[in-house]
Amino acid sequence: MELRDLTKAMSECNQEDTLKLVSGFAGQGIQVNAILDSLTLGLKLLGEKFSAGEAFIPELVFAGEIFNEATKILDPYIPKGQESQVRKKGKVVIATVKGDLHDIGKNLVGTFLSLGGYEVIDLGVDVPNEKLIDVVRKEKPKVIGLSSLLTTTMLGQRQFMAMLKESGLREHVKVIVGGAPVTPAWAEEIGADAYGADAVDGKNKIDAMLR
Ligand code: B1M
Repeated sequence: MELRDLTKAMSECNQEDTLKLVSGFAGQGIQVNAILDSLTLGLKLLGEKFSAGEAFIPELVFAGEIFNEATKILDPYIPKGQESQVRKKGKVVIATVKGDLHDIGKNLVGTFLSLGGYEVIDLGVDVPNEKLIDVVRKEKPKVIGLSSLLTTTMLGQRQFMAMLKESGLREHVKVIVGGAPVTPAWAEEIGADAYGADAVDGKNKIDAMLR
């Protein structure tokens, strides 16, 4: 069995094969990142089928559930820093922006941050910017991470940056943005401090910002 079989099983929403393959590869010592990349590619292919009218919303929902179950299988195999025991690296707030219900990528970012030694406050999906500002004020996180999977909801990230400035909190918190349609150019354009290409990159960028 090869990783491309996993991509195929994921793209076909084949729960049994996907979970069996994930367990098998993890047990064989295949790197967690490689397994996650194959699963993510499977979801991407399913998204393309959806765009072409060959897959439908219930399949996307089911695929999300399969992905989350697969992540649980992988949890014990993700290398953990010693600091993960004490959460000494600081507080990071993560959320998916208002109007956006996609949370698979955000959850993955949260998992890697948690295992990397951060205290993660996950506000969930469809989070209004007013709530984010409120949480920055109350919780004083070192970093806030905003995920956006729709081209329309990306605009919420820009609006958040403006609100952060207006509220006088800009200097108190670093901002990282991510999600499939988000690019480094977009992060720069809206004045965010960093862009996360994937969960590992997101954690590494946060490490670098706080160094
Ligand atoms: Co939606 N959806 N969806 N969907 N969905 C996309 C995003 C889409 C590209 C599919 C397509 O048409 N090809 C398309 C968006 C088009 C666009 O705007 N350009 C789309 C659409 C149109 C929609 C609806 C509008 C469909 C409809 O109702 N007509 C609707 C919108 C609902 C809403 O949000 N208001 C919708 C709904 C859904 C479901 C709910 C059914 C389901 C989500 C389930 C869930 O999340 N629990 C779903 C899914 C599963 C997808 C696809 C197939 C997969 C997304 C995913 O989870 N990818 C997706 C296709 C695609 O992405 N190509 C699609 C895997 C995940 C690991 O990757 O989220 O990119 P990703 O996260 C990565 C990186 O981006 C990065 O790290 C993560 C881990 O590596 N990252 C960060 C993400 N956030 C980060 C934050 C950081 C740092 C890195 O710092 C904070």
